[in-house]
Amino acid sequence: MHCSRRNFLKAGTLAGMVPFAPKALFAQSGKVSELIAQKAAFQLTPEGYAKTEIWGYYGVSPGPEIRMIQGTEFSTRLRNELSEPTSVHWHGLRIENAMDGVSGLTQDPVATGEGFDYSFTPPDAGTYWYHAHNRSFEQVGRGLYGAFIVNEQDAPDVDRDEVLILDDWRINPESGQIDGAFGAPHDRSHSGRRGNYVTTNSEGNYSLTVQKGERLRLRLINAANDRIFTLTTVGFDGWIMAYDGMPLSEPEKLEGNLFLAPGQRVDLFVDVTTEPGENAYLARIEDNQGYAQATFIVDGSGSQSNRGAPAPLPPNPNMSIGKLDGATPIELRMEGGAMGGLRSAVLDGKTMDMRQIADANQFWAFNGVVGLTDTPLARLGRNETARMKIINDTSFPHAMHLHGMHFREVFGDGSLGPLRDTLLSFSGQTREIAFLAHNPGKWLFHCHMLAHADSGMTTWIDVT
Ligand SMILES: [Cu+2]
Repeated sequence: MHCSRRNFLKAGTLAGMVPFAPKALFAQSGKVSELIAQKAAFQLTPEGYAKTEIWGYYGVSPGPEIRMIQGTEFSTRLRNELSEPTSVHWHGLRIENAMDGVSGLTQDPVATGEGFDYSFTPPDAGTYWYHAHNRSFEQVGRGLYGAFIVNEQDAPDVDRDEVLILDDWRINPESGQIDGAFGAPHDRSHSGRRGNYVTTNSEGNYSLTVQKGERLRLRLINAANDRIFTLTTVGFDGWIMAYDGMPLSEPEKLEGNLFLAPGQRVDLFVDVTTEPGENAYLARIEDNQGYAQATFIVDGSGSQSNRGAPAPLPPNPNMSIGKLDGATPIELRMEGGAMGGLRSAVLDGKTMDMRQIADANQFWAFNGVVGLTDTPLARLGRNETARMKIINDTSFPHAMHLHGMHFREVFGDGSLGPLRDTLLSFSGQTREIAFLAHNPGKWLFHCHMLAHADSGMTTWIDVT
């Protein structure tokens, strides 16, 4: 059969591929001597097609899964073998500011051939991830990320624990290589850089073999630059156990669709209800069509007993956001982008009109200011509670990520949402979040749509 180079872009149409499973090189160990960022030829498209040059930790993407036990120390030395500076951010981990890995705010970028020592003790169990945080829109887009899993000290009652990292890649169908036009103005000013090759753990047709009756823990991580995944499950009874690493006090029955914005994670417990010989799916919904994001081939039966709803995961320490009465108010207005109506904003300390701003390949503003400056969005005292109104005055959704601390949404009736580190905000919405400023330092607050983060949607919060 003649295979055109384009065939692999039709996800789910090729059979007989050899699955690539990312290796958990460091399972259960807190010490990783080195984490090497390097270019490599990698089998991203299916076997039989040419390899793709990616940038990855140890030359693979996702990078090695780091898995450790809550309360143990982690340390590693980043070694930069890329041809440009880099750094590593440990997304969602509430660790000390000096270890947060944000080039230009918490550390200098690490030059080619140089290294940087990271060490910290993650306080929380849950599903986190690590990724490059210098020119993230390109470095993450080329593959520099991996899962960072912190196991509970008492393992929950599941038969399997699987990490599913969702991504999309923009592949040139003729060359099989990553489209190099990172930073394209049209992507930046609209919904970001969308890929044409959607993957789970870097496979276009990811599958696992399971048994009927098994209870799986699925740890979903959205590592895509800009794509919001709309997900559902088929052939499972499921519960949402945790968002962004943090356990829910009561598991939520999984019904309908689930949004997963860039940077967000969700932990599901799912019981396989599909009969042997058939498939269950994690499906993504696009334009009212379902696509297999991961296929679960049901081969035989495991436990037949119906376990019922799972007990909640054990709470993490310090999940309180303090008192809302007297909380420090902060307002963040997101502005700009295509069809946004923004006429002028401050860039590099000067008020400019939108044309001048676009000439600098910038498109977005927070409270009239484009990009990171020396002035934080807010200065907070340690253990002060802040309450932030986030107004989406743009024509696009955004995924606001706070470093170093988790927040809860404050609803209109005063009730609180789950603890999260990334808020998905849709066009026209006004939402409120509140958090306890328990962690001193300079914390980035930015849209995790990486095209937006690099074109204006980045600020920071100073906790002293
Ligand atoms: Cu955005």
